[in-house]
Amino acid sequence: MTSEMLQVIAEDGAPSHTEAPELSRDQLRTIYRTMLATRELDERGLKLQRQGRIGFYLSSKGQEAAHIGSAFALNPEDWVFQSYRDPGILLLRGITFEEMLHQCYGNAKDNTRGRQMPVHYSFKKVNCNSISSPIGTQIVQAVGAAMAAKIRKDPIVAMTYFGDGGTSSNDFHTGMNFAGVYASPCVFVCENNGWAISCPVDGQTASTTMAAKAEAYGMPGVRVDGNDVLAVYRAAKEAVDRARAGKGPTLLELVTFRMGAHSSSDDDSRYRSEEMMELWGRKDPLARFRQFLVRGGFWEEGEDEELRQSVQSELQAAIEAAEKEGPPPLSSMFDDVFEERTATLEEQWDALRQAYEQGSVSGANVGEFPL
Ligand SMILES: Cc1ncc(C[n+]2csc(CCOP(=O)(O)OP(=O)(O)O)c2C)c(N)n1
Ligand SMILES: [Mg+2]
Repeated sequence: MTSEMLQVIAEDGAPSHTEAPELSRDQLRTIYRTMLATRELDERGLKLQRQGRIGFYLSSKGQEAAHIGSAFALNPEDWVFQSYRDPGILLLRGITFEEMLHQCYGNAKDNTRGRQMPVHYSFKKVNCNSISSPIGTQIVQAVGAAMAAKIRKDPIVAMTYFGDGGTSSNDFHTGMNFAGVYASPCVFVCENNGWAISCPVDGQTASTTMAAKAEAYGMPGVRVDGNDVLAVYRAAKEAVDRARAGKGPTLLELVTFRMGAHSSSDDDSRYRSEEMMELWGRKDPLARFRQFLVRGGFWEEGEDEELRQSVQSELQAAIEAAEKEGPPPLSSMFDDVFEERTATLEEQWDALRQAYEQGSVSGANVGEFPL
């Protein structure tokens, strides 16, 4: 096991030691556009939280290459079991800002009906499983889906995302062990961003690298420069092809950095130095890929501003649409568990409605979701 990292684009945007993967001009531009759109969404999302318009936000700033580059290696029918720090995967799969913002606002058009925390998206129509807050739970879910596909002989791969902290969870062990033994068509993507909230990597694992953990489960572990989108894509494509060919799972360690705080509830200046932030600021995956594209004649510097403006106006329209929607109806609380309400649920609904009508429950009229 080596601690060396796969790299295609050096930090200054020049070619590095590994050959670039074969991607067309259109594909390269799609990846870059998605990375930039993700960065803009994050910046706006965080501001919405600071303005008190949404309750919570969690940024993926600095990790765009890691999650978008790896998801780009999948086919649309493959399943994704993502973490909360991967919004670009949804954009890549065609989910709109508006659909995402309805979820962040928890409004009547939110497909999670205000039951999930903001940014905990769930889009079955693009094979993206619901994001769970408890760390590591998506890992076993992905292994289960991969096994189901194998039993049904569907040529489907499940890709799951988690952080460095996630490798210390019970579910990481359970999922990796099972997938190793049964050669499940699963790709494990660890985005090692150096931190689990305020806990640095060496505070939660004594392993030399995250990739080294693969060896114990009998699968390859590949360490990749996670701020180099082409290296990420290259490694992910190999792992996906391997899984689809029935050769079993792979663990990818994408070495990256969380450029923002853990979430809107965190102040990272309390545990990270300015020097550290500056050092990693110079490794920004977006700037690096842009330099590579410009050098190769795939992108022009001037195109950035044009794209940023169009993304921002799309975002603005999506925010306005999300703010126009009311909350989900109170009765929706009783939907989606049983096909028909049971007698007990019917009783509870009656009691709740009466309490609202009598004003003994605070919040306003029936229909408003009480937060
Ligand atoms: C089982 C569980 N334990 C603790 C938490 C609280 N928690 C939320 S995020 C987080 C850090 C996770 O770090 P990492 O896996 O590295 O992911 P990152 O946030 O860096 O992307 C913790 C401890 C949780 N959500 N679930
Ligand atoms: Mg982390």
